[in-house]
Amino acid sequence: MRKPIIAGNWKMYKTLSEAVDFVEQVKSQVPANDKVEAVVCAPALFLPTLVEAAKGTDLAIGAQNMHFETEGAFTGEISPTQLADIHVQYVVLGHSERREYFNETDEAVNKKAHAAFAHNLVPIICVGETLEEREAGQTVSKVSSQVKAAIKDLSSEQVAQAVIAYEPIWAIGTGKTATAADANEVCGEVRHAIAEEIGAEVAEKTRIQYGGSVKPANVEELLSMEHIDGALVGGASLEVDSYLKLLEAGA
Ligand code: G2H
Repeated sequence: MRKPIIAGNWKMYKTLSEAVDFVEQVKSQVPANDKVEAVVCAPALFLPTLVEAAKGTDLAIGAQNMHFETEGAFTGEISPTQLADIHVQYVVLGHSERREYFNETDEAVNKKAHAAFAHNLVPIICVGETLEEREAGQTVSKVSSQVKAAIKDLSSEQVAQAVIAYEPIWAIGTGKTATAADANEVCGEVRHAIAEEIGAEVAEKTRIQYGGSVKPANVEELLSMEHIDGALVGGASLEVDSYLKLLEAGA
């Protein structure tokens, strides 16, 4: 049985006081961790404060990006060592916004995945196709190649612990959601790609999230699908009530 994982991706939203308020309100209402893994991936600036605020609760804090080097002359970057040092537990890697606006490549995502595991961080690795690729019938080839590149040379244990988020780019922040059946089909292809890369037994253990305009109104149907083990949620994770509803659907 794969435990559902619901992760908020706050992107570049909220002030520090808004972020702390959110965690203070949510932390006592989070369903037990044996039912659902509840994660909030916040702007880097807020991470130490939020980790402290959520300490001892079932709410976990994640980062939205990191460098793959442990330290060095990389102005403006944050290292896996630094995230681990402040007890961050998860890190989103290869979000389509980072791939598009910050030239993040499959190779960099793979290096970051290795670095995450080297520092006991759970990577949430994002993959997904553009509208043009979908219309050209390239969804499966694009997503499969991203998955295989991201998990290259990871161990079986690591791939089993990794989380893959399938986020069709045309469904991000647009209000358009893939139908649950479509989302499930591609998440199944993600699992198939993992099986081809490292083996079917491992692929059965890896959690696969769907992301792209997930909200309380559609999350239950998405989570009911065979290959969808959770959600990576942007807009609908910003409000306390909405985030709690998403968690309840996962629990
Ligand atoms: C996709 C998602 C969160 P939203 O980027 O990663 O955002 O739920 O706003 O589409």
